[in-house]
Amino acid sequence: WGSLGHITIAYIASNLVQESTTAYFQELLHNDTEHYLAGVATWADSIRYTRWGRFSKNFHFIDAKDDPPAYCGVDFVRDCKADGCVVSALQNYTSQLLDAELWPWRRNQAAKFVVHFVGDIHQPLHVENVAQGGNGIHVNWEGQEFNLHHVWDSSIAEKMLGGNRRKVYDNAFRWATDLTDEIKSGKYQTESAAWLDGMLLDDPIGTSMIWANESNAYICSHVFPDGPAAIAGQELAGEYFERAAPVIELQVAKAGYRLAAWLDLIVGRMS
Ligand code: DCM
Ligand code: DCM
Ligand code: DCM
Ligand code: ZN
Ligand code: ZN
Repeated sequence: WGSLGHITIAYIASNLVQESTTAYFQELLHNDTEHYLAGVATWADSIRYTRWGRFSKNFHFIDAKDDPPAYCGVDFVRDCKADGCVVSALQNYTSQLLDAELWPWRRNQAAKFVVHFVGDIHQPLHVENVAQGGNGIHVNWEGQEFNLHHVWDSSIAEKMLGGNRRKVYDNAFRWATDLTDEIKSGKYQTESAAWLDGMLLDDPIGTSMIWANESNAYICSHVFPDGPAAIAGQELAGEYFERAAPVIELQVAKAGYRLAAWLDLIVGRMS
């Protein structure tokens, strides 16, 4: 996701966590405001192109070697690179958060990575190998050329929300408030409890593979419904946008809800 998606997911999580979780992460992240998660949500993207942060560049995605639209699916052993992927990164940084003996700066960094990667695994194109998660596919968006990955990371959500694109934190806060209401008492109220099915703190790989497979299924149904070749050069801000927008809304809501529950489990274990 772009900044808007990551910050929205963080605000949803901070709306839903238990009080003890707020206190715990406010202390770990040295931020006692309501922005303690939102303020670190894009940190992992800010370091991935730096020399010291390069070790983390593959942690943002897993390249599912499937064959959309005929077959979708992720396989941890087949698809996670030797130097890591979003699934192994979630396991690694969750275990660092659970290790009270680690240096505080390591656990601080682990918190920032977990907040970010729970977001990324819910972006369907972060769970797909074709054209490096769609980065190599040129499409049109309101008449301008973009790559498909960027359209799913940012353009669709920005069009949905409207408003001034420069006010990312304001827009994210507003979107998070709406989605939190939909989760608590609106269109997601009934289904949201099932979003935690299969979630086990002792099996971070199994848990995040459930999230990854769910995300990747949208590659066949909504990202490449007619296959990757058919989408190149198409204008996506019309009917394609109308079909994709509800998927993005749902994936952002789920990511925030699951992040809250995951952080609650971590704090529950530590206390
Ligand atoms: N690490 C870090 N900052 C660095 C280098 C590494 O936070 N500049 C973290 C990432 C891994 C852990 O330390 O979780 C071990 O990394 P490595 O094996 O690459 O040293
Ligand atoms: N920190 C970190 N990685 C960095 C810089 C800082 O993990 N590259 C940690 C150290 C502190 C926390 O973030 O625990 C706050 O750092 P600062 O006081 O620099 O904001
Ligand atoms: N990305 C991805 N899958 C890949 C490669 C990259 O999902 N196989 C993501 C990470 C960034 C974006 O695409 O969000 C751009 O990555 P890069 O700048 O590394 O091309
Ligand atoms: Zn992306
Ligand atoms: Zn990322």
